[in-house]
Formats: sequence, structure tokens, C-alpha cells
Amino acid sequence: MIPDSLQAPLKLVISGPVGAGKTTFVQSLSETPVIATEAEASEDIGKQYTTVAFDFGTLELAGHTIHLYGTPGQDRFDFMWEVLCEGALGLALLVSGQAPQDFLHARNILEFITSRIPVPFIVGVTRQDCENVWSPADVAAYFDLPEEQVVGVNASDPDSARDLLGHLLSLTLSPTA
Ligand SMILES: Nc1nc2c(ncn2[C@@H]2O[C@H](COP(=O)(O)OP(=O)(O)O)[C@@H](O)[C@H]2O)c(=O)[nH]1
Ligand SMILES: [Mg+2]
Repeated sequence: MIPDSLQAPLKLVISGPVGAGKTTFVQSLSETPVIATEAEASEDIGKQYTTVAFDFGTLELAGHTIHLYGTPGQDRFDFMWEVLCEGALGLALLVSGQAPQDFLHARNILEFITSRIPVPFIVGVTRQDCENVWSPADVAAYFDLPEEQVVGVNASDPDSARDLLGHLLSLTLSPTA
């Protein structure tokens, strides 16, 4: 039986550096129109628009209503990471498997969040559909994490994105988590 506390929407947060695939991931999964807060990028981050507050989407998964919050990637919005992770059941930290130059930043984001809010997390390595991409196992070694805590994903593929979320959910809802 599912405890009453879990009948309410479950909040999951998607974070990671700019370009990791956060917005794509939320858009792939959401069954309601995504609420996005994009603004023209104030600095050169390789694209014109970037997320300034959050991307919000909802879906049903394994009998739960999930509320998905994608965070901004830039450090100057780091206060939003903490705001969005408050009360979250789990965190997926996305990093592009084609951007090893962003791994350190990704680790810093993870450290920033988990040192303030003890939220269970997994790392998702995006762009697994592309050539010359880091494997989840190699990223696990880089992050010094157990291999089961790092999964590969194609953020633009709804099935792949759902698999990642299912993995996160099973981790956070398991009695040993
Ligand atoms: N092929 C492929 N492209 C991806 C994947 N994830 C993100 N992208 C692309 O990478 C770019 C940046 O993704 P975006 O979701 O805006 O990243 P964000 O800054 O983390 O929100 C977009 O052009 C996406 O289509 C992936 O897993 N596979
Ligand atoms: Mg984005």
C-alpha cells in the first residue's frame, strides 16, 4: 500500500550544466504543456536562450503523479537550485556525454545542492544516441560514484527519459534509500 504522504505529486528535480539536456528532458516527458522560463542569454553560453527560473512539466509514472522541475544551469542562478530542491524526492543531475569540459561544473552543482539538501540523486549522461560519447561507467569513475547511480540517456527520446526517471524513482522509493 502506498502511504498517504506519497499520494501527493512527487517532486523530482533535473539539474546540470548549460547544454546538458535538462529542457529537452522535461519536454520529452511532460504530458502537460511545459512551463518554461527562457530569457535571452546575457553572456555567451553557446545559445541564444537559456532557462532563468525553471522548466516545469508533469507526468504519470508507476501510479504516481510526478512534478518535474528543470533548473537553470548557470551559477548565477544557484539560489534557484536550492529553492527547487526543497522538498524534492529525488534529483537527476544531467551532464552531456559529449562535454567532458563540463564534468567539473556538474560535480560542483551536485556538491552545492547535496551539501545543502540531502536529496537522493542519480547522474544521467545524455547524448547516448550520439557518436564519441562518454559511457555512464566512465562518468561514474570520474564522479567516483557507484555504477548503478549513473545512467545513460537520450534526453530527446521519451522512452529513454522515462527509464531514467523510473530508475530514480525506484532508488528514492526503495526502503533502503
Ligand atoms: N542527440 C541528442 N541531443 C540532445 C540530448 N540532450 C540534449 N540534446 C540537445 O542539446 C541541446 C541542448 O539541450 P537543452 O535541453 O537546451 O539543454 P539545457 O541547457 O540543459 O536545458 C539541444 O539542441 C538538444 O536538442 C540527447 O540526449 N541526445
Ligand atoms: Mg534549459
